Amino acid sequence: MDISEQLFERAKKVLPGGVNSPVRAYRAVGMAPRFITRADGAYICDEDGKKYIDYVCSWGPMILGHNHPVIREAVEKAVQDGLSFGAPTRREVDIAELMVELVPNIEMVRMVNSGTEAVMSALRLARGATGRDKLIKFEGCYHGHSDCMLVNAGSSALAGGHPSSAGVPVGAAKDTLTAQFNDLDSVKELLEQNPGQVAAVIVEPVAANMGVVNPAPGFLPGLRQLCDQHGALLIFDEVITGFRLALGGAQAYFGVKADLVTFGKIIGGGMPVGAYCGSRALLEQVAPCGPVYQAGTLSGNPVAMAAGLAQLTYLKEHPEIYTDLAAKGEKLARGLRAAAEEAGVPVAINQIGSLLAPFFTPTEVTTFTDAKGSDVGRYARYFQAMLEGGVALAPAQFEAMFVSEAHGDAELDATLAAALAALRSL
Ligand code: HOZ
Repeated sequence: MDISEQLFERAKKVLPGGVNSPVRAYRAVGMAPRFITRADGAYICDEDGKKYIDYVCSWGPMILGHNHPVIREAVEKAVQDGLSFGAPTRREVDIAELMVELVPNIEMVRMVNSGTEAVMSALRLARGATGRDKLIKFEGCYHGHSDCMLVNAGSSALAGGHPSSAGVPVGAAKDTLTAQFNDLDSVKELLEQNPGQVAAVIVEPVAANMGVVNPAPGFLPGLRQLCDQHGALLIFDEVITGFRLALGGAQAYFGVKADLVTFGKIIGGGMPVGAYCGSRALLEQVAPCGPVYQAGTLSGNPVAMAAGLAQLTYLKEHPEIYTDLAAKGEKLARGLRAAAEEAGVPVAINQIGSLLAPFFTPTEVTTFTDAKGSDVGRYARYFQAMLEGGVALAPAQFEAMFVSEAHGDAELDATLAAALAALRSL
């Protein structure tokens, strides 16, 4: 047993499944997880002294690469002044002003501690503001683990075979209606069947928890139109796409306005942060201005705010990063398609900007049904071979591959060489 395997044995005795978040247990890829000691730039290192090119990037936020000096220094400086005050600080005003400047259609921000919390709170706000109870989400989209969102969920809920969780009271889930991603008719039907009752339609503008599935042309504008017609709010869950697809996120990338936007770890530079944002009229419904209650001691934590402010400021000052990231994403997608062809393995590669996903299927993947058609056993073998070749991918088919600014040509070329070998070995 190597050191990671030994640690996993110890972990399983004191942590459920040996982990603090299910997908990390590597069950979907049939092996013991790597225990990580440190990460720098495009690389992570494990307890056994092995180094991997990392495409998990802490599930997205390390857009500049791991341990970026600008963020590390901001954190080190902030730590000198104390870890938590449970009180307002200058930094949270600075970062909120910056977000309002960079993200279209938002006038106010409420900081929380995770994407789950951001979504949970945005949904409460949508319900409070509209006086309606029902919500529409999409099958295979993942919005964190709050009760009403654990219905037909993607990501590790799907990989683990529990798209709808035990422990969610019927009452908490009964108002969550499920539509099909990239199928406007399914949304229209639900809105028409529930007139005046739907508070919000929540969507990942790029579905990135069923692998990666791009919105079909017209899908997001169509959602906007349907929401307007039916008086429902449109919520973009930008935990994955925010500050990644573009500085202004998916709203800027696709030119579609959302009423509420949720962000996660990327606005904390990897520290535990989330936020929900929208118009003044909506956000002033939140306590202490309005009747929608939501609170938290660690919300706007000074160290997390320092990290987030440093990351967002850096991104604002280096907007060329986005063109560069997209070029890297395209290079990987092209190279992976060529490798798959050379190896004679049918793979559909979905890519948008710096987000990618390989699906082991001969058909295109444009819907959740297509994504589920991928051969997950083959993905597991591909994952293992890639790890062996020094590349760490997401340990489940229904996740995204994240490219960072620290992934240079050397890393991309090494990844493609490892992919060709891995695909040939399948
Ligand atoms: N479901 C999360 C990714 N989409 C898991 C994150 C984690 O385990 O850190």
